[in-house]
Amino acid sequence: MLKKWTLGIILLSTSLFSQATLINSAVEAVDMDGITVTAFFADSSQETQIWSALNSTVGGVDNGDWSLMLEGNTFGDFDQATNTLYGLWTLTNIAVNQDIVGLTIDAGIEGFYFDILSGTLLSTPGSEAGREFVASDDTVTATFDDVFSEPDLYGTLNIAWNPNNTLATGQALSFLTDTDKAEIPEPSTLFSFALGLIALTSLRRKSSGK
Ligand SMILES: [Ca+2]
Repeated sequence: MLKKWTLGIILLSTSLFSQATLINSAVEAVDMDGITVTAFFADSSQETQIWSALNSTVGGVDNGDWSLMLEGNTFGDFDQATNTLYGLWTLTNIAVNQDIVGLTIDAGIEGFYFDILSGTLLSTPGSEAGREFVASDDTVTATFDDVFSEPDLYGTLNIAWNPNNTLATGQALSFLTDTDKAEIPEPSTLFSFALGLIALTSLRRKSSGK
């Protein structure tokens, strides 16, 4: 009797835990369809574009005036052996007749979250390593809000330029950051949840039958 209760409770709590923390750390640029990217201009106007896959490996936004692009996995890295930089997010002011003074990426609306913790010790389970924001222009600052899971996962990244330094027409900013995805539970998780319910229900029937 005790064993059945214990089994049911363990299965239930295990599946509930999995549901709350099912984070996929392997996110590709082409996966992030629907996240929004908003550029803020020197005249206080702003413009939002919606992210999509641009080819088989590159995702981003590009309306001919300004673009943000990323190739491959969102977790950028530098391979010293081949001197290659991976996962560089690149914002380009192609032809806006305004300087860009800020950028906001809302990934949380599609269940993607910026993972800002470099280690894994305190990370949300499944998120693996993340990284602190680094940019080619060290006068820009990044802030993260729309917290999803403390202390590492945030839905929104805001980039702001120092007032004396903007992104003029023809200029580009490159940066590294990491996104993970919160996913709906897989069928196996739902299966263990159902098993937990069945175990508890059958126990209840037995108890009430006595
Ligand atoms: Ca991560």
